[in-house]
Amino acid sequence: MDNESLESNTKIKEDSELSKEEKLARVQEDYETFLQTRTFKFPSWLYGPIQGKLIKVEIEDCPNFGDKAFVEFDSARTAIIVVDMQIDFCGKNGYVDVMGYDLSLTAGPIKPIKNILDAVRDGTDIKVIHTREGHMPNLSDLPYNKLLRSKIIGKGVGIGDKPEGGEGQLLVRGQKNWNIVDELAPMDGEYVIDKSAKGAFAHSDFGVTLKKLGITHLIMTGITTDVCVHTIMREANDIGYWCILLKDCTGATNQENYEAAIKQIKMQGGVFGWVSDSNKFINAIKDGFNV
Ligand code: C5J
Repeated sequence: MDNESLESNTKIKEDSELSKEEKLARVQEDYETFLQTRTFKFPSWLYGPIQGKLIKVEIEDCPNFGDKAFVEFDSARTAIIVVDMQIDFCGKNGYVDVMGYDLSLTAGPIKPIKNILDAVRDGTDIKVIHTREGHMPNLSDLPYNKLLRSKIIGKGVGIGDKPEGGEGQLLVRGQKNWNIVDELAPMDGEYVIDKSAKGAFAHSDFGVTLKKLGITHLIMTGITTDVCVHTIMREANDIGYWCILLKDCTGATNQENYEAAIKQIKMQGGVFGWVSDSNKFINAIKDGFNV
């Protein structure tokens, strides 16, 4: 939660600083290494030496469906991103409930996320970044298209309205329903990013926080898989972050959309990153930290 005390970390070398010849020579080397090891090695040549622990996690269906592979990351340059685990998205009388969706789908990931947070909070240097979607009380950051659609799907109860039996105005900062669920409450030393959009890079200090922390790898969790999680993962992937989605640590308002969102990530050898799960991730942490 300590947004003030951002640590300064070694700057990531930008891809744009590399010459074409260097990039092509490196990719040939890393391609041959992958063929021998089925592992996306941590690119120390790009980011510098490992600063924390080297962790190796299994990923599924990469590069093709049915294939198994591994990804290495540096614990000190990795952040768990917990997207929008707010009452509004998985609790009673919140935004998603008012739209009429099955809350068991969006509340399902609470326990697996808690398990991975327990694992990383237990003496690792992996950073934890929570996001919250929500709008200013005066709705100045709420686009009119989003407001109107929410009013229609909510049968007259849209963003900024308080539903009957609800704890506050939907998706408004400071309201009880906007809070992160108690089970996943941020702890001291963790980061909380407020965003008014589905993505996180354009309308919040998410991007600058990742840069300041020297993050290279993102472990993606949270809700909803097909909307905010996907949007953030796509944005991050485009910028050059290596993203791994833990599939049981995420959920959507519709099961088919969840499944499609997971499949989409795996296309083209990992078009938006990779997919793993909480057990594989926790085992990798235990191996890396010898616990
Ligand atoms: C949505 C989100 N689904 N956090 N927000 O509106 O995915």
